[in-house]
Amino acid sequence: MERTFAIIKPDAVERNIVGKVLEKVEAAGFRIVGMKKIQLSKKEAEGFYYVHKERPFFGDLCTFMSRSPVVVMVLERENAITGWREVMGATNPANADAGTIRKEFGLGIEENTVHGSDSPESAAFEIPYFFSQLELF
Ligand code: RTP
Ligand code: MG
Repeated sequence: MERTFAIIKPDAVERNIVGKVLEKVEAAGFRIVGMKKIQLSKKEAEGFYYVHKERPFFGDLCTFMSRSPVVVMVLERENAITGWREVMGATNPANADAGTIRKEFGLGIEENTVHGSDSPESAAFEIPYFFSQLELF
């Protein structure tokens, strides 16, 4: 069993499609180990996405991620990290496979509905960034 970290991003929470995303989570066999709705400050978004700090889209990304609440989750399954990225689809919804979350719900390359850890190292940083042990079941 493996754990990954996921976010339902502001574009999805604003459009009231959290439930539609959660249906995909559960249909793909993930167990929700932890989940909460929070609003990131700009500084918290910058800390979370620090690996992208030199990228041209970094400022816009952190503004987007802190503009309204998000739902953060820890998901568990066999091969959870790569499996969740498959369920999400490509970063740009235009390039995402049919049936993926980003293809179905993504608005564009930035407002792409969901986040997922990209490696075990990322998951090990991202899960405790948002959750304490006492919040994971
Ligand atoms: P994520 O980290 O959110 O799961 O997405 P990802 O791995 O598929 O993509 P990544 O390269 O890590 O980019 C992080 C997020 O930054 C926004 N982005 N904007 N304007 C742009 O060219 C651009 N490129 C990326 C997206 O919200 C992307 O998910
Ligand atoms: Mg990424």
